Amino acid sequence: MKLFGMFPCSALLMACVLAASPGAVSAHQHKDGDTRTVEVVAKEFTFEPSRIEVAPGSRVEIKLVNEGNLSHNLHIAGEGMKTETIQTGHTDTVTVTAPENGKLEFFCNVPGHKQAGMRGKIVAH
Ligand SMILES: [Cu+2]
Repeated sequence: MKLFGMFPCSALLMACVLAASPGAVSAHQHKDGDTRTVEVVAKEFTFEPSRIEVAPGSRVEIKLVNEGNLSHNLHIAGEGMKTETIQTGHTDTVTVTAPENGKLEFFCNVPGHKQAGMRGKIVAH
C-alpha cells in the first residue's frame, strides 16, 4: 500500500486528470464487483476531484493519493470512516457505501486543512 513509486503514480494521475471531463468525476473507475474505485489526489489544499458522483447505495472505494508536500488524510464526515494520515507519495484507501439519496461530505482532518479548502462531496443521484 505504501510502496507506490512517485513517478509512475504521478504520470498515471496526470493522464487521469487530463482525460477527466471538466467538473466532477475521475476518469479512472473500474468495476470490481459492485465496488467502484475512484482516485482522489490530495494537495495543499485541495482534493481532486472534490465532487464524486456515484450511484445511490453503491460501494465506492476511495483511493487517496498524496501528491502534496504535507501529510494528508480523508475523513468521511459523520461515518467514522477514514484513511490513515499519509505522507507525500503514499496512498491509502477507504470504502464507503453511498447514501440512497443525498451526499456524504469528506475532508482532511489535519489541523487547518479543511478550513484551507480540503473538503469535498460524494453525491448520490
Ligand atoms: Cu490535509
